[in-house]
Amino acid sequence: MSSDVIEWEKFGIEIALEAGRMMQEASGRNKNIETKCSPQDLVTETDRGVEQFLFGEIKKRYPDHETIGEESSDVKKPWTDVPTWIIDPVDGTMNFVHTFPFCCVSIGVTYKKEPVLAIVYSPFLDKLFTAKKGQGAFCNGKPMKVRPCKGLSEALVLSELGSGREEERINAVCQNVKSVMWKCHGMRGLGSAALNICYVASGYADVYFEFGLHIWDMVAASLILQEAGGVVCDTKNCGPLDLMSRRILASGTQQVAAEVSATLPVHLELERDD
Ligand code: LIP
Repeated sequence: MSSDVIEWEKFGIEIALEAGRMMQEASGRNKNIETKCSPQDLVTETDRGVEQFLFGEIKKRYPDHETIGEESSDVKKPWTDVPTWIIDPVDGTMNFVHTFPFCCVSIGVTYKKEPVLAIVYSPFLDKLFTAKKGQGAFCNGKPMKVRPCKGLSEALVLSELGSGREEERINAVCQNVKSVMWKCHGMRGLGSAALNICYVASGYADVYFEFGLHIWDMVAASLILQEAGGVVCDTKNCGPLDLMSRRILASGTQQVAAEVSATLPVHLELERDD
């Protein structure tokens, strides 16, 4: 398996770089924007075009592999044991629309439902994050390592308002942010789940939590964080991360994860992805 993963990584980086070129090329022109679940949940022709391109290349190279992607998620595909390429063609679409540079293509490959390969590429930040299971995490080829933050009182915390605008979600976001903001050094949100997690993995921030994500937002970056020495878990009691559960707590250290988990007053149960 490991020699296969090395070959998948080489190919995955090639197609991620091409996806980045497509994003850059589209950046200065009309992006043909449509709304999805809310006016804060957008899709552009680049999201669709990049996903189509990636799926096409993967199917050509590995016809027996499966694909799951954000822009084709209306066709529910089962997540199985075969090698599966799980893609968010543009994570941080709202940023992309506004030319705010924090957006990326996220590619995760699972085998037997375990993440084995991760590629997150941000063309505007010029950062290529990669990881293979058990082999460490790298940013532009340099090893990544989390910051050994001792406690929440010293932590820079990342979170998001998210794109859902239902009353229950807004209340949960506000209550959770309010509970954490008094206890930490500061709070930020980059507008891309994958980049939030990769920034924790880089040691620029210490912890990230969000409710309402999907598997394509978190699968690749969660492997990158683990390989950089961090932890990914459920927001509830730091239980094992369930990639279908729509929520994540990603931290540089177990200590900070435990403090955030205990601090959050609301743990939203949203409709699962499976
Ligand atoms: C986005 C996430 C972001 C989250 C949004 C949305 P998209 O992904 O990365 O962190 O707050 O709700 O899911 O839609 O840009 O791929």
